[in-house]
Amino acid sequence: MKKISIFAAAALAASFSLTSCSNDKYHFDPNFQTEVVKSKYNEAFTALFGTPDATQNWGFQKITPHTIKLDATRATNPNGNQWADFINVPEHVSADEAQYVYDYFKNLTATEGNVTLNFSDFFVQQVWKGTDAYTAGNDATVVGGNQMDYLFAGEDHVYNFNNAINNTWDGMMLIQNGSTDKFSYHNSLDSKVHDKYIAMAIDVPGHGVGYYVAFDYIADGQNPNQKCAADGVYTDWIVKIVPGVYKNSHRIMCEDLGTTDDFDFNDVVFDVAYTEEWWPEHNIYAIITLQAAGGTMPLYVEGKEVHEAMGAPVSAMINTGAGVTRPVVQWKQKVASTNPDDIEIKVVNETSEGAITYTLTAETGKVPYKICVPSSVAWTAEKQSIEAKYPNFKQWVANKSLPFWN
Ligand SMILES: [Ca+2]
Ligand SMILES: [Ca+2]
Ligand SMILES: [Ca+2]
Repeated sequence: MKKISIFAAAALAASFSLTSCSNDKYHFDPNFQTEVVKSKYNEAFTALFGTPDATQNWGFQKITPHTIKLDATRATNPNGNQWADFINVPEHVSADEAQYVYDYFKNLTATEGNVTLNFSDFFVQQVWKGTDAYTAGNDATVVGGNQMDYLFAGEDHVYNFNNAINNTWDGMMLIQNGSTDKFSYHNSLDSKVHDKYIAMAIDVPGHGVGYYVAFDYIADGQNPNQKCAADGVYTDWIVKIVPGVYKNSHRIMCEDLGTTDDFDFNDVVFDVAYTEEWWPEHNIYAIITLQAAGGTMPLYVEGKEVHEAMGAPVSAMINTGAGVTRPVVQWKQKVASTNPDDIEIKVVNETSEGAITYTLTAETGKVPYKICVPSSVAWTAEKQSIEAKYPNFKQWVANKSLPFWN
């Protein structure tokens, strides 16, 4: 406390001398300004929640990675009987969800709201096999869905999806080390691969927001019987894409120190899981999933500006109820440690004295700028104090063996 007061006094003295000096005499010291910002925050935090337990490590610790022994040439993991050992297996797509999503795409104006999906590890689930008929160049009737024989996510063949359907493992497949930057299908009529699809985030009543990829059928082979014009209706095949949540996932919730009036701990929220892979070489990976960005300062997780990564301007709050809504963004990277504390988080803060950059830390026994919780713990709404959502937060600050989320 004494140290904090000294910093606060120094901050006052600095701003006083600034007003009485000409600018050319004033030397902007980013390190000093960083201490000013942190000390103001520390003081406000301690005033609200008390002095932290000296052994409080804010939930950060080493996480045991999940071992993956996959063939390097494929991303599909067809061992459905093992998925539940390491990853949350999504619920089956129910008939009412499938019908709602079908109706949604059926009535869609094709130019509306395409979303970009950025997932590395995800499930693909069957939603709808279309029965729409097309007339080929030789006047034959072709049912598009019957000709759509393979599904691709990025460059990877998603096994067991044929004839616009999947009947194995509850109609789903797991992709690890994959990509969602493009989806396509192979058409057995013209023997070509087509990527005529639209991806949408749809809020399905009773099920919440899901990500769906819908295809329009097209055939453009050489012969008349291999030609069908697309009709612009994306109902010939629909699948659902569910980002993978590993069982060792933890959630990191952060304060950017921009203001000290809310302590909503949602200025960035991301999940981290770890895998240990042995093929083609031994590496440890972090799978990072950006969930929300409830701050308006440039904020970098492992060098990626989070607003930009989620497809919004820095001025926009994302997925905290106050600004815009975006799909989660997931990537995988090599790491040396499996403690989420080592995932680097940097903030650029434009103070009235000038821009400063600092790292968000959570030192044991000190006021935290980030906390680590189970990935099932929901983040706050914008400007909602973490104590308003979790009344036991203060109790956890004083005693790490009393988690606020229980
Ligand atoms: Ca169609
Ligand atoms: Ca905040
Ligand atoms: Ca916030």
